[in-house]
Amino acid sequence: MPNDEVARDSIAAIATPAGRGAIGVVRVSGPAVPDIAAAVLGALPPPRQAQFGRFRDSAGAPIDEGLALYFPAPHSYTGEPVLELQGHGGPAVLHALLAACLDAGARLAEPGEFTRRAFLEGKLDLAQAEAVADLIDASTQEAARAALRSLNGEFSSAIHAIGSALIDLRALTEAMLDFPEEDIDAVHRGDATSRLEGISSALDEVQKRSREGSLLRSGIHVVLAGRPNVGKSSLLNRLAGEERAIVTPIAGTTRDALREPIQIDGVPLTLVDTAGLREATDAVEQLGIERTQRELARADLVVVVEEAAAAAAPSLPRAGLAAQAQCIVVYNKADLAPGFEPPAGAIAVSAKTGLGLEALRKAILAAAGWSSTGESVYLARERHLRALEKARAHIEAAQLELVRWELFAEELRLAHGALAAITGEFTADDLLGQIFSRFCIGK
Ligand SMILES: Nc1nc2c(ncn2[C@@H]2O[C@H](COP(=O)(O)OP(=O)(O)OP(=O)(O)O)[C@@H](O)[C@H]2O)c(=O)[nH]1
Ligand SMILES: [Mg+2]
Repeated sequence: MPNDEVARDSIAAIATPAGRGAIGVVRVSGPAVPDIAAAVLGALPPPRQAQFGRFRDSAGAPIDEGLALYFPAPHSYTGEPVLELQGHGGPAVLHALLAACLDAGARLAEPGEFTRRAFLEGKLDLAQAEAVADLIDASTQEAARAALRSLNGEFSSAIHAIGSALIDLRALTEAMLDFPEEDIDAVHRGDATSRLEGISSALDEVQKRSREGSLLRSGIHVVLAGRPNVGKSSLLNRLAGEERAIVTPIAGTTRDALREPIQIDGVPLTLVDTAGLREATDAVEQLGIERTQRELARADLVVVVEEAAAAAAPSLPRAGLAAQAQCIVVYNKADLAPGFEPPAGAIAVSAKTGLGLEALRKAILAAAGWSSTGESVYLARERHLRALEKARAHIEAAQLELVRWELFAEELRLAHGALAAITGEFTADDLLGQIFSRFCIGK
């Protein structure tokens, strides 16, 4: 989407994190880059070559020395002329360097403005621009890999493939509508049905990978709950691989809910240890149990911990669980009960020996919806998931309109619109181009 706005201003910002570091970078983008380079460096550096130089303020006093990099338009991150100044990474130096760029004609960039310009200049589509932020925010390597796939355009091209299949089918349908006298209705119905099936299953695939990938972003809440002393805190420590929670043989040890970010196979989760559920013996324990109840009410997944040795009926009042919450039942301290067989669906574990922990990890991932077949997932955002849902609804509606072709075509248009919102490009011209390119000249 080339940008035909009037000439933009130039923006500048410190691109490295606040605080002290070996190197700090000030980045400038916009038409004034040559002037700014002349003012701060004395001259514009040669394109794409690191050049050592001295940085000066507007009065000509030296600020720092370091490397300057110049990327002429359009071969830059934003598509505009870009200048990067790498100085020493101290706040005083970088602020002075930024001030020098502002004095020379830039204004302070807004958050995300470089990437926004990259989108407006057509360097990235919307999903790719979002992936830039996701890559930076990724908390696990798996999430980072998924973000990079989106940044490379894998997600966008899956969306585009479905979008162009929709355009093709719509073009065929509209062409048919223009020639009602020709008896092609039946032929078209068969063709449209099978094309739509193909589109629908491609959409299924993208939705599946997106839903799965969205787990890498949201970090679901897994709450450990059960009676006191069954080993909830010990399990948290095991799963976290660290002695985070206090463990004692005294029932009622844990009072506050303790949150611990962990990852299983690269999927980020928040594990919550809670106070054991029973009739409280004092006011502090009572408050702790109330917290447990609150955690249970907002859990995505509850791991109900029982004791293998004292295997009785499940003691946790399930009524307190959020309706949407999934449940896994584990019987801990299996090391104390040799030969113990958990009831169907439950898992025998031992926080002490590590027995059954792998099975528990797998069960947590499976309950969260992670099938981890090794195929690439998309680090989808809520916005993408909603758009995919919307597209699916229109495709299903189209499947019911295989007679009323105007309505059919309209549903396809709406489905395509929903998908186009993901990548942020939508022009009706696309469709016109497709339709006319199928006609012979003179017809
Ligand atoms: N043998 C054995 N002992 C365990 C196991 N897990 C926990 N324990 C012991 O059981 C006792 C209670 O463990 P915790 O982890 O504090 O239990 P909790 O469920 O957090 O207890 P509260 O915080 O009081 O609700 C401690 O003495 C642990 O060492 C296990 O798998 N095997
Ligand atoms: Mg505890």
